[in-house]
Amino acid sequence: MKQKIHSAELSLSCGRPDQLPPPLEPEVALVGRSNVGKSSLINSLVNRKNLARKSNTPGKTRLVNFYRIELVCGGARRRLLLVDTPGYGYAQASRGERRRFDELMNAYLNARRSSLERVALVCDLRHPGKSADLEAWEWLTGLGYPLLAVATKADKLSKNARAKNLAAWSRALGTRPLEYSAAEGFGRDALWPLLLGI
Ligand SMILES: Nc1nc2c(ncn2[C@@H]2O[C@H](COP(=O)(O)OP(=O)(O)O)[C@@H](O)[C@H]2O)c(=O)[nH]1
Ligand SMILES: [Mg+2]
Repeated sequence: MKQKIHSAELSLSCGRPDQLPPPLEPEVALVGRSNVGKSSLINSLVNRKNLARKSNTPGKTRLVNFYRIELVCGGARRRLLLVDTPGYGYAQASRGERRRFDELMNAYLNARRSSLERVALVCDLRHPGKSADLEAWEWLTGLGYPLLAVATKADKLSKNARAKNLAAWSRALGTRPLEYSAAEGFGRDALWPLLLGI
């Protein structure tokens, strides 16, 4: 479904649970390993190079970032907070950093947040069934939010490998991830309606 982005801005960055905003506007959260491509996915979705910070250094994003997006999709005007969360599974993180990450993610995701309409697990199409991702999927399933999976970096694989890995991801998760490439914008028109629930 074609979409036209009217505005996209960083609305709020939270480093601590007490900084989280009240649950007043519809939100979709992106969850995934460090460096999997969450920030790039946000930039690609809104067609901007540098809205969300991209990083070649895994684990740099320690904040829950709320991006307010206004767009027209499916013929109607819509608004959404797209929420970039800190990546899990960063081996070099210190124990203190991990505890802070757990506290922040638990405060945000564990509270049956009324404004959180769905959660997207972002995974790497090249690495089907990675255990850290399966653990995250299981955890998210237990939280009760509607879930979807996005398998990104598709451009890094051949056509055959893409199909094979997508099938492997589908088996591992029990649902078919949406194939995406932030580098090419591939998957954008399919993902927007899923994020908006239309
Ligand atoms: N080729 C390619 N590279 C990507 C894609 N998505 C992200 N990357 C690269 O992967 C690295 C990590 O991306 P980033 O968005 O910062 O990951 P995050 O830690 O999950 O936010 C960066 O070097 C990105 O340029 C993609 O779809 N294709
Ligand atoms: Mg990031």
